[in-house]
Amino acid sequence: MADLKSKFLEVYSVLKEELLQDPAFEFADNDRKWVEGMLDYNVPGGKLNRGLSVLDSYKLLIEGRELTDDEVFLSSALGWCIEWLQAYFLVLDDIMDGSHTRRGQPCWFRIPKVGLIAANDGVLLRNHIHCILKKHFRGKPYYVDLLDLFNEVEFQTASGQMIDLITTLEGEKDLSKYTLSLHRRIVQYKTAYYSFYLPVACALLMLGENLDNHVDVKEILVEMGTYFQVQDDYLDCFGDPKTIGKIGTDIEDFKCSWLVVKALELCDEDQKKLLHENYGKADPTNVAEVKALYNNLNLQGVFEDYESKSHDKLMAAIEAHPSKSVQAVLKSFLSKIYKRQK
Ligand code: DMA
Ligand code: MG
Ligand code: MG
Ligand code: MG
Repeated sequence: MADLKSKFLEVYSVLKEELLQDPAFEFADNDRKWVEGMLDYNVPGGKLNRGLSVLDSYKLLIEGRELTDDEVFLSSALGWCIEWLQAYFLVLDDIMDGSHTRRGQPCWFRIPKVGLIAANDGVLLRNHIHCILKKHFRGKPYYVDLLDLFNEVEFQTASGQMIDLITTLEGEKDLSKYTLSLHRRIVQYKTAYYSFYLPVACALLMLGENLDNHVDVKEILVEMGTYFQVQDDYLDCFGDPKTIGKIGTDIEDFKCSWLVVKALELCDEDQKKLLHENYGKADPTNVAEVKALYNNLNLQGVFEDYESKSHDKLMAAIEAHPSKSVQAVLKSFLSKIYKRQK
């Protein structure tokens, strides 16, 4: 696997070079420098779980034999398309969430010379995906399905981001609408499809599979993605910024986080009043009040309980799947995220 990871990393340089030489645009040296700097800053610095999962899933699905160089390259290229998609969404997400750091460095738009040029860089990152797909997959029988897949998942993610954002609108700040079912709807769309379903769907398409025959796999992956975003919500408040590489903003941003939903479920009338008075305010004193309440309600313990129950439920669903190789793909994915600290 270490070897596959280094091969995966090599593919990044190849794809970047191709994009910098794309004849569709007459690059001047300065433009090329900007794009290269922007890519290096935003694309490869994460955990790479999503990207590596395409390669990992493909290998598990073909069972046994070694991958050819061509298969390694193509599954890595699709993995990188997902990392590009992620970079595109994160660059814009950080602007909209007013975040400060990402992956242990300032968010791209916080770099003084970048500012809102980051919005167009996000659009460029999005366009790069289609340049990569065209260059390497245009001749494949599954090309149209691949385009449909990326388009559909992008639409789902942007729609999830929309509902994540419009629930926080000023003047409509109303905690009573924050329920587990609203939370589930938000995280399923904004996170689960692109982070969990997309990598496995890419591997299935490369194998010539029809995605309509794999709705059972999709359901399990969407469940796993929901669990993953609950972890993200938890880490936003309780994670170590040095480890997760970002400073949480969910309380300040009045987000429909899993933590606030649980707090609302568990609190008494006085605590509810305190939450209403302090949630969604930028002042550190208000934020500290909310965090103190989360501690009083033992949300860490509530989360640990949720984490182990979700794990058991997911395992049971995975083990009920008829295909051993699909089980291996799903277990591999789950083991990468169970009890993650970042
Ligand atoms: C992010 O949700 C979802 C997408 C599609 C980027 P988030 O704002 O909770 O993510 P983060 O905590 O990484 O900013
Ligand atoms: Mg965010
Ligand atoms: Mg967000
Ligand atoms: Mg978050």
